[in-house]
Amino acid sequence: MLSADYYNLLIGQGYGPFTGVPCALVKGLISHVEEAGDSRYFIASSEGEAMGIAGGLALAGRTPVVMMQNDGYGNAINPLSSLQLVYHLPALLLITWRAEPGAKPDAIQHHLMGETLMRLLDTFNIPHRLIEDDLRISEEQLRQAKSYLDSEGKPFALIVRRGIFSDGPRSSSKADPAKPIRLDYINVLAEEVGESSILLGTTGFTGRELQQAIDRPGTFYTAGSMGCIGSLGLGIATENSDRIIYVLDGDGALLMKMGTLATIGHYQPANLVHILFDNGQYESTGGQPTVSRSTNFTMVAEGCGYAGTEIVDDLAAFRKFIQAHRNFDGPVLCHVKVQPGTLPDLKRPSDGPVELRDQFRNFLGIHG
Ligand SMILES: Cc1ncc(C[n+]2csc(CCOP(=O)(O)OP(=O)(O)O)c2C)c(N)n1
Repeated sequence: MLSADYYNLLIGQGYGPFTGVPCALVKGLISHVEEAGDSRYFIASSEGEAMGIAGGLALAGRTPVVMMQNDGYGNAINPLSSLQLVYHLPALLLITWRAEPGAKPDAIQHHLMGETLMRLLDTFNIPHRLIEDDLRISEEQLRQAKSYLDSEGKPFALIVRRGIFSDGPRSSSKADPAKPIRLDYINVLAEEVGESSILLGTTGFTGRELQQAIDRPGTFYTAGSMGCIGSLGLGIATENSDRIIYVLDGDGALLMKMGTLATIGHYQPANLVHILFDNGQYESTGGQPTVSRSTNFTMVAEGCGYAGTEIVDDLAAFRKFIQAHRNFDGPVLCHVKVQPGTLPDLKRPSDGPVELRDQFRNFLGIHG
């Protein structure tokens, strides 16, 4: 089914505005909503926040649509349980089904949510249907959902399986071959950081690039737990005060849990170097914009107590920053303004999460 046709059905039945956090399975649909260009799509920094926006829209008399990955349903549960379901505020949830049991194998971080999604919805008494690859059925489904939303005033979920929307996203921004991409910066890190240092990569392309490009012990990356790389770094940093911890973050991920800047600033880990790769988008899910262009990250970090910050947009300045902060003078933040782009053959790591954990602990000298 074409996203444009589905979008027209939604609009035709009075749904909207839209909000959410992207998943690659709805990248075409998000593109269509964004391109409608009349502020119908609110870029939320987390799915929980999207539920808040939807709650406000519903209070204001609208029928909001919230798009999210099943991973993000975890973030949505708190406001769902204590906002939408308590105040009876309608919302149509479009939830993508990563790691659907029996379907094509999917990344490990999706397995538990893939297996339990329907049960989680049932536990909350949220009615749910699978979207069918058929416009006529979809039209009827949306009509039934709307009638539930209007009469009950509570959320209704439609589940998006892989391949339901057949079109891709709009063409992503052209990479300028003269300008460095994130991987070029990661390669500088590989040259500059000491052997005892630790490198942590956020979910999505960053962590995968880190695993693929830097063949050294002492690296760890999170698949999933989006936004948690900074707090994970804080936990490691406090237990390893003799090592420098490099936290490789993304703009989407940092925005999702921006409170982490305040927590790090409060605890002042002198050995934490926070590197923010800001490409202005959720590149790993199809290049949808984040709100980073209107956010001054260095100012926020400074306001939260970071000892130093810098904005860089070339490799020489980045190298200088890394060289200048090897002396446990953190926490410091390097805001790297980078253009999108990754390896054409970017792989998912062959090591499983438990192997990765054990290798990392081994590097730290923790055995058994
Ligand atoms: C809670 C949650 N919501 C959504 C996703 C889907 N997701 C995976 S990576 C990613 C984009 C991350 O964006 P950013 O941190 O800016 O890094 P980039 O992809 O641009 O390198 C998203 C939305 C997820 N894994 N978890």
